[in-house]
Amino acid sequence: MSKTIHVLNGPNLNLLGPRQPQIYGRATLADVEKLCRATAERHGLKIEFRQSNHEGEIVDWIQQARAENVAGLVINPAGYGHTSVAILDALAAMDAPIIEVHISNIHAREPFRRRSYVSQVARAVVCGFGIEGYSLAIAGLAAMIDAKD
Ligand code: CA2
Repeated sequence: MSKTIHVLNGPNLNLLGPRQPQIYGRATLADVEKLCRATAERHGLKIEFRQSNHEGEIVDWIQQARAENVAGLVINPAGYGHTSVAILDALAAMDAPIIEVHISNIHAREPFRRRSYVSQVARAVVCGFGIEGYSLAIAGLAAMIDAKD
């Protein structure tokens, strides 16, 4: 039976596309989803892809992923990565590997973006590769899942 991963996206990522292309590129969230689905399929993984602008909803989705025993989680927490202890706590309760993704290089931007709570519980962090980072994250996650079998 194929394993399932969840890909969660935080606030404002629904705005990807025409705005701020110099930082985030021109791809839309629908393009990101297509890329994630294609990568997951290549690695024989099922995927649930979601985006929310609401912290509590993201916490609920992380708890749901845990309850469903997903094989792994990819998360771009967006702005909440820099602020949310609630998301950190929800992630910390998970056993499955967590990969953090940022489209931009958060270390080359404003100082407040350099700290990510999520990084404390992530098995790996991908940032600065544009939306390709999602594909790299899923490929790396697939290798971790295979290594566990
Ligand atoms: O680089 C990333 O992926 C970020 O997670 C994106 C977040 C930002 O707060 C993080 O520091 C880094 C912002 C997502 C919202 O992106 C927009 C895209 C287009 C227009 C407006 C916002």
